[in-house]
Amino acid sequence: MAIRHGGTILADQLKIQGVTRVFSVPGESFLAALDGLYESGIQNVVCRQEGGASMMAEAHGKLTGRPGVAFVTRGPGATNASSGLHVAMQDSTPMVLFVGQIARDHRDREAFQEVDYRQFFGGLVKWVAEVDQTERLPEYISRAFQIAQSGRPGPVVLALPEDMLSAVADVADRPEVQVARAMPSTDDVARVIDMLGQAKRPLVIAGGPGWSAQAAADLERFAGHMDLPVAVPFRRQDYLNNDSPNYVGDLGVGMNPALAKRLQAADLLLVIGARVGDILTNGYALLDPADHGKTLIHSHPSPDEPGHVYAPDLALACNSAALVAALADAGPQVGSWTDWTAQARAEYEVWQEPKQTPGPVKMEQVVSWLAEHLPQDAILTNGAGNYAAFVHRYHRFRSYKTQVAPTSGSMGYGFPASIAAKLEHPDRTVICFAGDGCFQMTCNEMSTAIQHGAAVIVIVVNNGKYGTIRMHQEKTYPGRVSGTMIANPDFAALARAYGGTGQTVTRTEDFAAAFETAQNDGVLSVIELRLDDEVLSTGMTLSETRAQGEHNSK
Ligand SMILES: Cc1ncc(C[n+]2csc(CCOP(=O)(O)OP(=O)(O)O)c2C)c(N)n1
Repeated sequence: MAIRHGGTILADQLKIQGVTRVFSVPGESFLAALDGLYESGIQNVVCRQEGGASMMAEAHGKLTGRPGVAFVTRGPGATNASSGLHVAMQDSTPMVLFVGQIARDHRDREAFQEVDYRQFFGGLVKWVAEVDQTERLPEYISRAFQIAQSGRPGPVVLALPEDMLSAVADVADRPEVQVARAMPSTDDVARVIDMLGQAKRPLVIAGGPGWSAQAAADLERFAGHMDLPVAVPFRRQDYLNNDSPNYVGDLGVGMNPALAKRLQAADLLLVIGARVGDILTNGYALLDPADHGKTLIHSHPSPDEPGHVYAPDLALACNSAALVAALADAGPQVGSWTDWTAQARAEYEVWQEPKQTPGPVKMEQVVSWLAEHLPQDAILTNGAGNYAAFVHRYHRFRSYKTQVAPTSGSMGYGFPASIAAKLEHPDRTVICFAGDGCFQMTCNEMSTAIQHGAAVIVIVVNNGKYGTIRMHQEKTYPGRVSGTMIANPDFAALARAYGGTGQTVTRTEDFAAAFETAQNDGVLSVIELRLDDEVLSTGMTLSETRAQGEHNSK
C-alpha cells in the first residue's frame, strides 16, 4: 500500500469497478478528484452543463447496464445535475454521481454553495451519502456501485468534502463489487408455465432493468415457442425484435388503442421486469387497481415492485434475464390463443401504416424511411415531445439497446444521450430525435460532441412550438394560446457555428439525400425538419385538436 490523496484513491477505485469513462463539469471543490483522474486512463468527458453531464452518465448506464458516472460541483452544479438523476430513478438505471462538497469544518454555516445533499437528493435517488474520512473512500465507493446495481438499479450520490478528498491516507483498495441476483426457482418457472396453460387470452409485458441482448433473444425464443403476444412498456420497444410475429406494440404514451383494448381483454398478464404504473395502464384507467379482474403474474428484480399497485396472483422477485431464459428453455407448448396473438400483431401492423400529417415535410414518412434504411444496430435517442410519438409509432427497433429514451419524459435528454451512445459505440449510427423545444434545453452540448468526436446525427423536428403542451392547451382551453409558442434559431447554422454540419429540410423527398450527406460528414450533424404549423401529433392536426377542445367545452 502507498500513501495516496483522496482523488487518487477514488480514481483507483473507479478503475477497479470497471469505469472507463466519466462525464463532468469541473469545480474547485473536487480538484483532487480531477488530479486522480489525470493519469488514471479513465476518459473524462467535459460537458457544458451538469444537466447534460448527468444525462450522458444516465444514458451510458442505460446502454451498458453498468453504472454511468458523473462528477459535478456543489450547490449549482449539484442542482443542475438533478435532472439526470430523476431520469435514472424512474428508468431504474445504475448511476453514480460524485458531488464536490465544501470543507468539513465549514459545514452547517450556509457556507458558499453549501447544500445538505442527504436532504436535497433524499427523495430523488436510491442512496445518498457524504464521505467524511479519506480512508473510507473505497468502502463508500464500492457500496455506491453495489447499491446502484442491486435489486432495482438506480442512482446513487456521494458528496465529497474537498478537504477529505485532498487529504492523504494509507488504505487498501476494495475489490470489484459482486452484485447479488435473485434467481427464479424451478417451481416458480413451472408455475408460470402451468398458469399460462390455463389462460385463453394471455399477454406478456416485458420491460424494466437487468435485460441484455441474450435476454431479448430468449424472449423471442420463449414467445415463439408458445406463440405468445408480447407488448412492451413506454420506451422499452427494443426488448423484442419488432419484426417478430409475437411483437404487438408498446403500452406507452399515445399507445395504439387496439392494444389498450387487448390489455383490458386479456385474462392473464405475465409481466416480466416492468413496473405496472400509470403510463402502462393509461392513468390506471385500463386496469383498475382495486380489482384488475385477471390473473396477474408479476416478476421484478426487486421484491418491492410486485403488489406495489396491483395485487398479483403470483409474485416473483428475480432477475428478468434468468427468468426469460428459463421460460424459453421450457420448450414449445402451443396454447389456444394463436388467433388472439395473430390479431394483436395485425393490429400493430395497421397502427404502423402512416397516417398522413399536413404540410410538405411528413414525419411519418421520414421515420418510416429510416425504419427501412437504417442498419439494425443503429441507436435512436429522444427526449420528450410529440415528435417522439412518431418514432414510437413508426420505427421498428430490431435489436436490444437501440432505443435510449427517458420513461420519465424528460425534455433535453435525447441529445446528451446520443453523445454518450456515440462515444460508447463509435462505429454505429446514432441518431438523436429532438423537438425544437427539447433540443434547446441541451443543445449547448454541441461543443461537447465536437470536442470529444461524437459524430451523432440530430434530427430537429421544428414546429415552432412546445407542441405537446399546445395540444393539451387546445384540448382544454381551445384558442387561448399562452406560453407555448417559441422563437427558434437557424438550427443548421447553429450546428455549423459549433463546428458541425447542418442542413434544413423543407420537403420530405429531400430527407434521404440530407441524411446520406449527414452520414458522410462524419462529424456532429444537424438536420432541421421544418414542419407545417398545423402538425401537432401523430393523430390530429392543430385545427382538429382545437375543434375537439371547442366541442368538449360546449
Ligand atoms: C424538462 C421538462 N420540462 C417541461 C416538460 C413539459 N413538456 C413536455 S413535452 C413539452 C414540449 C416539447 O416541445 P418540443 O420539444 O418542441 O416537441 P413537440 O411536442 O413540439 O413535438 C413540454 C414543455 C417536460 N416534459 N420536461
